[in-house]
This record gives sequence, structure tokens and C-alpha cells, in this order.
Amino acid sequence: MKELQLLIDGEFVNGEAGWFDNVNPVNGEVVAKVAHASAADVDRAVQAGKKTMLGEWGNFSIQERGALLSKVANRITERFDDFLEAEIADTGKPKSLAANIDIPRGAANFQIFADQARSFGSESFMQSTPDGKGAVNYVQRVPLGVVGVICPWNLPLLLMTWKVAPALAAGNTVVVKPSEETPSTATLLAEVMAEILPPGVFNLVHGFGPGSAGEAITTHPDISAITFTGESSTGEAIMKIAAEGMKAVSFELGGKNPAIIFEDADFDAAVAGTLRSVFTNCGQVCLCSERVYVERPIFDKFVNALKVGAQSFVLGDPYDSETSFGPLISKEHREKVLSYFDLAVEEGATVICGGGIPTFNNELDNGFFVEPTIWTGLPENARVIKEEIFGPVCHIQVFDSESEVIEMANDSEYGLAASVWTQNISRAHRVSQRIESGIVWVNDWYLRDLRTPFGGVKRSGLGREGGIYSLNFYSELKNICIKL
Ligand code: NAD
Ligand code: 6OD
Repeated sequence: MKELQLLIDGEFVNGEAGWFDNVNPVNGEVVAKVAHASAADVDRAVQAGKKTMLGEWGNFSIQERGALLSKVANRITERFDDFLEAEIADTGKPKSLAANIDIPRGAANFQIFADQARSFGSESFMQSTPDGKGAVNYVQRVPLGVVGVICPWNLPLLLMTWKVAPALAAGNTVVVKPSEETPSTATLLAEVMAEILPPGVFNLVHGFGPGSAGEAITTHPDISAITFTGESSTGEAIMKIAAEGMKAVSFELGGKNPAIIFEDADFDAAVAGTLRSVFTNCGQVCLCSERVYVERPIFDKFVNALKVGAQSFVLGDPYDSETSFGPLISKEHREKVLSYFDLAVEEGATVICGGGIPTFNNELDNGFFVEPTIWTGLPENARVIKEEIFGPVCHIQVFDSESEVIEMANDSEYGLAASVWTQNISRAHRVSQRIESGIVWVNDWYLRDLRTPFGGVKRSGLGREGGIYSLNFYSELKNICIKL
């Protein structure tokens, strides 16, 4: 059986805390043994990161770091099929999805920050002084130090590289912990990093959260910053710990995202876009729409069209070219999603489609599949409309006016992403500007320009990453004042 090790100071090693299993969610089989890092392993990783900051890595210019990141991007592209296979083994997501989104974005995340590094400048300020000689101030951007990178399981390579690349571009070193559910692409990335970067720049530790490697990272006194993507409650727990020692934090957290479809929308585009925004990656994307609002004149037609679309997904083996819909990540996560399916019925939902476990009559019955599910008929205070489910499900609500739908969309503790479907340009601006959310897409969903600020408001996150916004987080400004 495959063994996935840690990378500490340039060496692949076993973990002091033993091994844990990596399970394939398509059929429930164990596919690899994963080295479990102890707190002492995490400490060695942090010390390696500190050592190279003071030595080889610390002496590279930002242009040299950029050139190395380009090499990493190229190497991911050269090993595309290895990364693809590893991502599918961990997540069970359809090959077409991983091949079009996850792996290309893994490479693109390094390339964008390699490019950004080449044009990273700083400001200077001329100052007059009482003696008339003057002074010049220049602003230096210095790395934060060793950055702890803690990642979730839904888009494992994409979300890890989205944080690792800018952290390295800015001159930091990293100790990375992937989700315990998805250790494989991180381990492949460690192989690439070990080929290209000096030892200690990229350190990989596997493990869990509380009482394990995650906690060891967040509590380590020599970690300067924590960049985290995951659940809002985990972010809150990490923030409390990070307060001690004043670690900088950047958080991408949960969502309960609205999709708003006006009567004047391009109907077919809105249906196709909403099918994507609700069901991509089995609904396991923080940006997915779990609340869909449709204007009354097109409500029945839209509900029916979304149902037809949801029922046309092909659930199955990720390598089958017909498959458009994979399993949930784990047995535990499926239990959580199914508990919301039960709760919706208790709360009085009309089940338009789905709501159960599909049957395959083969080994896929041991996997963690659920049916694409649509509900209507619930009041806005129903728990399934308030709480993040993170599965292939949405509730469709009817609305009669712009002000009503804006109020409903904003009545949430989350504020990550919204999509608005209308052909009225004034309405598009009016509504987008009033939605409380880090990102609003008009007539599309998950259209990304990696230079733009990405992040959430309310319980959906803290800070913005992307382009220069990432480099701002991963570096500290220092002013140097020189009397002339
Ligand atoms: P999670 O919070 O359970 O775990 C994320 C990571 O944190 C894992 O590596 C886990 O081991 C670690 N962890 C858990 N508890 C910890 C602790 N106390 N201290 C340190 N580390 C800890 O999240 P998940 O279930 O892996 O991911 C799904 C969640 O992530 C959803 O809520 C989703 O919305 C959110 N998410 C948000 C974004 C975004 O960009 N806003 C992106 C992806 C996922
Ligand atoms: O596309 C990205 O950069 C990004 N951070 C996506 C997050 C998706 C959440 O699951």
C-alpha cells in the first residue's frame, strides 16, 4: 500500500504519531497510509523554516523566488496526470472536473504569483527637515517568517497552492497541513518542492486538527502567521489561539450563498449557471449556492428546469467519461448532509427531487454518494436555509421585488459569494452593490481573475487574498528613514 510521508527540512520522513488511513470515497476502500505528524515533527518543520529564512532562502531576491515559482508551475504541468490521479483518489471527483479546474489552477496559482513577484515594488517619501537637508523614507516589504498553512478537503491542490505560492513569493517559508481527508496532492507537491526549492522552505505535515498537527501549528510560538481555509467555527477557534503571540491571520471560511434570478434573466443561461453553482463538486465548494431566489413570474418554470437538470447528472465512477457527479468526501460528511435532508422534511420542505442515497448495485454502494436534491416551500427562518450544509442541495424561494430579495439574501450570518441573473444593467449594479458579500457574480458563477481580491464578510472570512492583496498579507511593511 502507498505510504504518504511528511517533508521536513528537505527529507521525506515518517511521523512520530504513527499512521492513519486515506479512504477512497468512491468505494470506501483504504488507498494509502498517511504519516501522522506529532507536535515534535511540527516543531522540526518550523525550525527548518526558520533556519533557511536566515540562510539560503533569505538571501534570494524576489525575482529569484519568482523564477523558482515558475519552475514549480511548469513541473505541476509536466506531472499533470500524477496530480490528477492523486486528486481523484482522495476526493472521487469526476476526472473532467479535476482536469479542468483543480490541477490547472494548482499550476496557475504558482504562475500568477511568480509574475506578481517580478513587478513587486515599494513606495518612497521625500521629507523636509528643519535643517533644510531633508530625508528620504523608503518602504520595505519584509516576509512575516514561518507561515502555517492549514487547508480543507474540497479543492485540495487549488486551495493549498493559492496560499503557498504568495507566501513563498513574499519570501516566507511554510509549514503546510492538508486536510486529513486529502493528503495525496500535497505529498506530490512536496516532491516537486523538494526538487526545486532549498530544504526547509516548504515543509509538509499530515494530521488532524485539535490535539494533532493542526493544533501544533496554531500554538507554535515561532509561527508568525496562520492562513486557513475551512469551516467558520474552526476559524473562530484558531483566531482565539492566534491572539496569543499576535499571529497574523487570513481566513477563507464557510458560506450560505444566494443565487438571485430575476424575471428578465436569460432563462437558459440562468438555469445552466445555477445548476453549476449548486451542484459543482457535489456542492462541496464554499462558493456554491445553497439559497436560490427566483422572481414569481418564472418560479414554476425555473424550479422545473432546475429539477430536470439535477436529474440529468450522471453519478458514478470518476474515470467514466459520462460521470458528472461524484461522492461526498467521507462517511461522516455524508451523515451530516443526510441529517439535513431529514431536517428539511421535518421543517416542512417540498422535496422537488433527490433527498436520498442512490443505488448502483456494485462496489459504488460502499461509496459516499447522495442524490442531487432540491427543496421548495420553506420559510426563510428554516434551519436548512440558515446553516451551511456543504452538499448537493438548494432551497428555491419565490420573491416579488428587488428590496424583498436583497433583504432575504442578506439575512445570513455568512457573506462569501452571490450570483445575480438579470439582463437589466442598472438592476445588476443596484442589487450587486447592496448584497453583503465578498464577491458578486452577475450572469455567471465562479469566474475567476486571480488578481482580484477574494474573501468573505461576516462569518465567511477575514482578509482578502489574490494578486497584490495576497502579497500584502504575506509581507510586513517596514519604513526606513534616511536623513540626508
Ligand atoms: P475544517 O475546518 O473541518 O478543516 C479544515 C482544516 O483545518 C483541516 O486541515 C483540519 O484538519 C484543520 N483543523 C480542524 N480543526 C482545527 C483546529 N482546531 N486547529 C487547527 N486546525 C484544525 O473544514 P473542512 O471540513 O476541511 O472544509 C469544509 C469547510 O471549509 C466548509 O465550511 C467550507 O465552506 C469551507 N471552505 C471555505 C472556503 C473559502 O474560500 N471561503 C474554501 C473551501 C472551504
Ligand atoms: O478560486 C479560488 O481562489 C478560491 N479560493 C476558491 C475557493 C473555493 C472554496 O471552496
